[in-house]
Amino acid sequence: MPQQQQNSTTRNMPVGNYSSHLINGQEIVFTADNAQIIATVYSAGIIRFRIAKTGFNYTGFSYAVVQQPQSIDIDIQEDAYKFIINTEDLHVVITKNPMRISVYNANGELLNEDDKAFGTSWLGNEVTTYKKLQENERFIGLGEKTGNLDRRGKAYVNWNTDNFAYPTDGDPLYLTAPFYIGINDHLAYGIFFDNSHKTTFNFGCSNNRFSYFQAEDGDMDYYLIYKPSIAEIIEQYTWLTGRIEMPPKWSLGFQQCRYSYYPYPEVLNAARTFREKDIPADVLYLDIHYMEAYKVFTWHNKRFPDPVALMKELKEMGFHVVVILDPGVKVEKGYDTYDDGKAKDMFVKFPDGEEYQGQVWPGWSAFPDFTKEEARIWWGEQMKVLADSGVEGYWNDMNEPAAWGQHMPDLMEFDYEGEGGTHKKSRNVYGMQMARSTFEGGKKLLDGKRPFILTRAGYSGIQRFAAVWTGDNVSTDDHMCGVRLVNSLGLTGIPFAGNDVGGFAGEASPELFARWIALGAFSPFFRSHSMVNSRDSEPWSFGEEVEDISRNYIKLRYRIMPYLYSLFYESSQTGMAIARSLAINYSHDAKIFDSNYQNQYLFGPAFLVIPALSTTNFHKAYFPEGTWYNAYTDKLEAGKTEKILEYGKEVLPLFVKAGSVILMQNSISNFHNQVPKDTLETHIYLGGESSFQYYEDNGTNYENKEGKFLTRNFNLKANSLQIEAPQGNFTSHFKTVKIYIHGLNASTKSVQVNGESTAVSYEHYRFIEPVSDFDPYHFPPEEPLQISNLAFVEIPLSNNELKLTW
Ligand code: MIG
Repeated sequence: MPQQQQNSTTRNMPVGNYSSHLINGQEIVFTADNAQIIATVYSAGIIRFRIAKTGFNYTGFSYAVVQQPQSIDIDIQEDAYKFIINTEDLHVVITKNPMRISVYNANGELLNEDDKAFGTSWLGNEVTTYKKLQENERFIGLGEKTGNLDRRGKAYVNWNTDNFAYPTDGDPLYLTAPFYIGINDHLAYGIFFDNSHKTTFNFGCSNNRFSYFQAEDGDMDYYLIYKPSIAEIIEQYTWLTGRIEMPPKWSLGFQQCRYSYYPYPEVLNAARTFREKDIPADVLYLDIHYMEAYKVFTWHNKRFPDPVALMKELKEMGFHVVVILDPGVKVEKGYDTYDDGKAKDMFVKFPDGEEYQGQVWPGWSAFPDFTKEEARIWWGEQMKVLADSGVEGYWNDMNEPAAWGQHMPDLMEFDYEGEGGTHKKSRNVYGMQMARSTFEGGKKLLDGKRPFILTRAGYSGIQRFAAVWTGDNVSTDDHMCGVRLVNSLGLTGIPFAGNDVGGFAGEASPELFARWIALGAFSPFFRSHSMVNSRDSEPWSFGEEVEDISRNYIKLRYRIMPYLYSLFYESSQTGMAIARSLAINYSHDAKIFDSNYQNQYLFGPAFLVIPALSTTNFHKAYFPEGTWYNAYTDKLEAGKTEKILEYGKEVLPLFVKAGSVILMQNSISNFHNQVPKDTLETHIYLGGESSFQYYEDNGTNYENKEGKFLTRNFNLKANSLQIEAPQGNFTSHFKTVKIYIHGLNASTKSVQVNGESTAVSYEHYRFIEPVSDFDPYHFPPEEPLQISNLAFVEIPLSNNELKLTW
C-alpha cells in the first residue's frame, strides 16, 4: 500500500509506473503504482487530468467549471512505452514507466512536459505537479496577483485574505484564480488547476528546474488548454468556467464611493455636487455606516430614516445606490436575520454542531454557509428589505471571509453542495458563493432588472456573478500601476474589474488623483473610493484644475460608451478581456514584458493606454507592432519603437491603433434618466483593417436574453468602411452616423457613400478640453491637444448596409 500518513520520514511519492487502463470514450482511466490518473478530453484544445492516490475520494464537483466534455473526434494509440491522444489541436503523450505527461500541439511542438522524475507527486496529503521549466518560458495570469507581468522566478499562494493596504509585492490577496498561461517561444498554453484548497504556484522560484502547482490537500485536477493565440486560450478557459452576463449599463458609468457617506444628507450632497459641477456619475455607495450597529439587512434609523424617499430622490438625480453587504451576521437574540438564520440552520458550524462565531464589524458574528443552496436562497430573501427601498446594487466585502485576527479555525465545516468540506477546502470558494447568492437574490427581487454585484473575494468563475475590485490599495503611484492586477484578472477570464481610483488607504496628492482618474476612465470598473477619516476625495476635492481633469476624463468615459458596452458584449460571448494586457496581442514581443512597459495595455482593440506616474511629466512608452495615432492630435507613432513622452497631469498618454473603429456618443450625466443624442460618432483610423462588432440593448433588463438586442459589424478596410445591416430584434437609438476619418489626406473633397459622391466636411476635434489652470509648458501651443481639420461625413443610419469608400 502507498504511504498514507505524513510523518517526519515522508518522502516525495510520484505516481509511479503504469499497471492498467480502461478507455471510456474520451476518457482513459489509468492505474499506476501509487495513483489513478483520469485523462479526459473536453474539447479539441482542452484535456483534463485528475490524479489521485489510489481511490478517488471526491465527486469531481467543481464550483468553477460549467461544462461537460464535448463529444469530438479523438484518436488514442498505445504501444509498449506510451499512450498517445490526438485531437485537432493536441498531441498528448503519456509514458508508462514511469507515468509522465507531455503535451504538444498538433504540429508536434512541445507545449509543456512533466519533470521527468517527479511529474505528479505527493508529500503526505500535499499534491504537486512539476513541469519542466523551459528555457524561454514566461508565465502570466493567476488573476489578482502583485508582481511583474511575467511571473517567472516568483511563487504565489492562493488563500483568500483580507490584506489591508497590501504592499505592492503582497501575497496572497483577496481572490483565487488558479489559471495561468505559459508562453514558450512562439507558443502558449493555459493551465487551470481546479483545487479550492490553499494552492501554491511556483514559476521557477528558488529553483531552476521546474515550475509547479501544488495543493495542500485534495486531488490533482488540472486542465491543459492549447490554442494558437492567448485570446483563444482565454476563450477556451472561459468556455469552461463561464463568462460575464451583460451588466446594467449604469454600472459602466462613474461610481463614487467613500467609507462612508452618512447621514443621508451627505449622500444627497454628493449627488447634487456631481450635477452642479457637470461631472457625470451614475453610482453612489453606502459603506458600513448605513446599517444599525453593522447589522446586515438593516437601515440605521437615525442616519437613514427614510431609505425609500432617499433612493427615489437619488434616482431622480440619475443615481443608483450600491450598498455594502458583509457576510458576518451579528449574534444577537431578537435580530431577525440572526434568529431566522439560526433557526433554519444557515450558519457555518464546528464538527460538533456548534455555531462558529468570529468577530467582525458587528462584534461576534455567525457566517452563512454560502456553499449550501438553502443558505444562498435564504440570503437572497434577506435582501428584500434593501431591494424594497430601491437598491439595485450590492457590494460584497469581507467575504474571504475576513474575521479579526485573520485565522479562522480550519476544522469548521461547510456543506459544499452536500459533499462536505472543512474551512481548508471551502475558504477560497466562499466569497464566490456569496456573490452568487447575492446575484441570484438580486435577480429575483428586481422585477427583471439587472442587479450589479461587486465582490472582493472570488474563485475562478466569479465572473459569472460579479465585478471585482482589488481591495484596499494605497494612494501611491505603485498602486496606481496596480492596473496590472486588473489586466491580470482580464487574462484570467475576469474582465469586469478595477481598483480604487485615488487609492483606498493613505491620501492622494492632486497630481496622483489626476493621473489616476484619467486612467480609471479606461478601466472596466471605474470607481473612486477612500478610507474612513481620510481627506475628501471626490473629483472636486483636489482643486479646480484636478476637477477639470476629472470632468474631462469622466466625460470621455461616457462618450466611448457605445464602444465600451460592445466590449462587454464581446466579453460575454468570448471571455475576452476588456483591459488587455499587451501579452494578449503581442505575446511574443519581449519588450512588452520590460518593467518600463508592462503596465501598458489595450482598452478594447483600439486604445493603447500608457499609465503615467504623478511624479513626472516624462513617460517611457513602447509602441508595439502597428502604427499608432496620438488620440489627441492624430500624430502618428511607428510601431516597435520606444519613446519618451512628455505630458503633464492634465493628459493621459493615449493612442489608437491604425485600422481601428471606435464608436462614440456625446457625453451625458448618467444612464438612468439621460439619453445621448441620436448621432453615433464613428471614428475610423486609416492604415489598417479590422472589424468591430457594435452591440446595443436597453441596458437595464434581461430582454436581451430573449433576443432584444442588436449587433452590427463595422468592417474597416484599406479604402472602405462597411457598416453591415444590423442583426437582432432591437431598434437602435442612433439615427445618424457621423463618420470621422482619421488619417484621410486633407485635400480630399469627397468620398463615396453607397457609391454616390458625398462632400467631406472638416472640423477641429478634441478628445478633452483644456483645463482651467492652463499651463503652456505642459500643453505646448505648437502641439495643441486638438485634431485640426478632421474629416467627417454625417449620414442617416438606417437598417440598410452602408458603405463608405475613399
Ligand atoms: O474592514 O467597509 O475593502 O473598501 O470601505 C474594512 C469598510 C472593511 C474593506 C473594504 C473597503 C471598505 C471597508 N472594508
